[in-house]
Amino acid sequence: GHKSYILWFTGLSGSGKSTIANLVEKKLHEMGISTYILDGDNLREGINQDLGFSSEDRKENLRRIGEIAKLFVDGGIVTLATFISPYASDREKVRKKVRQGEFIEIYVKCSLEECENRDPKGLYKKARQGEISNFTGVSAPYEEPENPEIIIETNQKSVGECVQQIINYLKHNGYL
Ligand code: GGZ
Repeated sequence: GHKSYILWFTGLSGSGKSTIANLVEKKLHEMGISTYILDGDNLREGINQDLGFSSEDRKENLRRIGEIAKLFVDGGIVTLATFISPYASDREKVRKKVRQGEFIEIYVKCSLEECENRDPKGLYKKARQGEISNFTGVSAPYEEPENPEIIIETNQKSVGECVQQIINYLKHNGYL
């Protein structure tokens, strides 16, 4: 099996990346596994506070996150990363940074319509009103993963089912 690896959650704002990642982390903790979650709160607020949401800045955001995730994996920690990561090329660069099998791409799939209905922080509304520019799904692109290891459909399944789907993948593929 693999000692440690990156669970890379990609998807629109409001798709459920953080919610699912936090519950997966809880399950891993119950199994005695050391983890760390990289997200906007601990990255964009800190080391990446100089970056915005242009395609160039997102690329640099994800490059740095990839480097950090690699360090965690080298340290034996299962690393969960929750970023929109809208460009396939940026995600593929992270994949290539680590060893085969150490990058597990999880597409948190949810329709734009549903994300916009949820709009937990009111950001879609602001984006529609032009108060936020380059907003993913509204005024900036999201490139769907073509060949992710896991696709979870948060529109169609309960949170618990989505979490279980990830745990099952890890069990069946020698990660647990
Ligand atoms: C997308 C934005 C934007 C723009 C602010 N576009 O729902 P949230 O609030 O908590 O998650 C979004 C987060 C996206 O940051 P990431 O580092 O994940 O993006 S990327 O991977 O593309 O670099 C959202 C908020 O930041 N946010 N402005 N214009 N999301």
